[in-house]
Amino acid sequence: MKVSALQNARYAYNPKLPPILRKDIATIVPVTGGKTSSVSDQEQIEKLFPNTYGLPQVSFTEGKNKDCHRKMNVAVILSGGQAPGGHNVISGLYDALKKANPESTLYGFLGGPSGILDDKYIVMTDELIDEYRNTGGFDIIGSGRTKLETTEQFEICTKVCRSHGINAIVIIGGDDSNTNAAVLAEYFRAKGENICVVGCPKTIDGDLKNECIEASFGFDTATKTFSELIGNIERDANSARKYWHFIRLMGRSASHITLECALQTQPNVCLIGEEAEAKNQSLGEITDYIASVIAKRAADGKNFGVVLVPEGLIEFIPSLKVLIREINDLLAKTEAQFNALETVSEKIAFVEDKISASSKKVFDSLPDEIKGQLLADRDPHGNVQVSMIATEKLLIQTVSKRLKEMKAQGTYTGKFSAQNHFFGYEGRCAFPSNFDADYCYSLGYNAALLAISDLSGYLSSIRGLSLPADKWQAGGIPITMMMNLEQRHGEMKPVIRKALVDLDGGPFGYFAERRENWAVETAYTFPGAIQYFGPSEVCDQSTMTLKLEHQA
Ligand code: FBP
Repeated sequence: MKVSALQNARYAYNPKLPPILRKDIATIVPVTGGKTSSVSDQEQIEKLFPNTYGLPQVSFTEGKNKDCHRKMNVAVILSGGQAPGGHNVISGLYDALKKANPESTLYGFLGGPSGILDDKYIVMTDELIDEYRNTGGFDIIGSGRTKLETTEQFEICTKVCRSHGINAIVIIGGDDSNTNAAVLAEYFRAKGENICVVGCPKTIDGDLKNECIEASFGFDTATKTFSELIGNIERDANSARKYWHFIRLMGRSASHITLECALQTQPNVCLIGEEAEAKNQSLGEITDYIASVIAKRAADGKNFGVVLVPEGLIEFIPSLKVLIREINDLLAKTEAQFNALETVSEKIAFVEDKISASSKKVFDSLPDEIKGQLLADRDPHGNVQVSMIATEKLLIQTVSKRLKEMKAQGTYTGKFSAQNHFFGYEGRCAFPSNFDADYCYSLGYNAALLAISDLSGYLSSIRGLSLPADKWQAGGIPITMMMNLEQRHGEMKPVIRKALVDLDGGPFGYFAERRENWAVETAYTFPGAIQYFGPSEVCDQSTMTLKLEHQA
């Protein structure tokens, strides 16, 4: 197989581990803290997880580990959207298992969680792992969005695990996949099955984090990749001085990606979904805000700029949120009837007829293209797929209309010409940054130690991430500790609480203090491409989000 020069150079990169994980495995032991409780709804969650609720937090320290050489058969699954560093989680897991006992086997189940249900797998070997070290993507075994959540599925998992003698499953996924990992861990314990389930926090969206899990992997590389592109566009905008660039960025619910990219590139406008919701902003108010910045810059002779839009914005605008919820409910109830309609206009008419009068008004105000996108296929949870809704194009239309009105009133005299962009898939499979390469390898290595120690229902945790790797600590956090009850498909379900942008937190505060200046000044910063080799201050920096959240 032909490989690029960078690929070859990255194969040779030696990821940095936290100091404790650099020691001989026989000298690493778990120490446990006190009993934990869930972030809320404690009584109900304890009832739902009688065998795995209240587990202590675990950290690894030096000691004599007599279990460490036991032979393990471990399954690994990649679940959900790709995130840079997934291959390093698997290589860290593989290396630790083989170091502990060369007879141990790592099974990679193919195509996501469905791989275990279909018993489709490969056995990991040195040759295979070496081809994927420090590379982006999930292509070593593929990923998928099947949910492991029903008793029937758990029974199949049990059978498949028994047939291979598997004694641990490592699930690499986001909040939903790790919620399901906790339910599976509980199921195995309740049934007396000796199978340990360990999770690893993955998602470029950055919304699987809390006081114990400082970051999900992939966020670092994805935001650096997008920031490089945004910086390039800013330079283009400042060179040609004729376009407003509207850039939508991935991040299904939370706006962490957009906020981090704004911190890296200092654009003229950056919208944060959580703020729009907190201020109960309408689409009209958001449009007015963008138009006012455009008018201010035009008055200064600057008919160009950059606007960042989080893809989840549409679901944070209260009136649109209600509309989307009504459409989700309607489509869930009338699936067959709706799917039998052939044209988009028939579908639009069908929906218009059945939603509330206030939502119909909002729906009618949207361009047909957006209406059609709002009716596109739902995800496995029945939610709209925000990555398919061109919010940046919607904003270009509403802003353009507003500017025409302002021109007629004499409050705007500039020229408005816009370009639209969507950055998402471009960042999900990039070569992991040194940070993600190190973090992911550590998460996988650490997951092996949790599995060897039979610590089921835990998420692999590496802490101290805003500091250099030689200050990192390793351990495990009980997944039930991160849970609360939320409404899903009309029922209250235990789920890991999603981390939204904290409007009182360091990253948002830093941005809010400076955004007025960034709006009128041209204060762009150009992070450039991710550097893998060179001075540490260029190559080994974590995100600004991590620094502002963890360094006072
Ligand atoms: P995960 O939550 O599974 O990590 O995926 C996140 C994400 O990248 C979102 O940012 C985006 O909206 C979505 O996946 C796109 O999904 P798909 O890959 O199915 O198009």
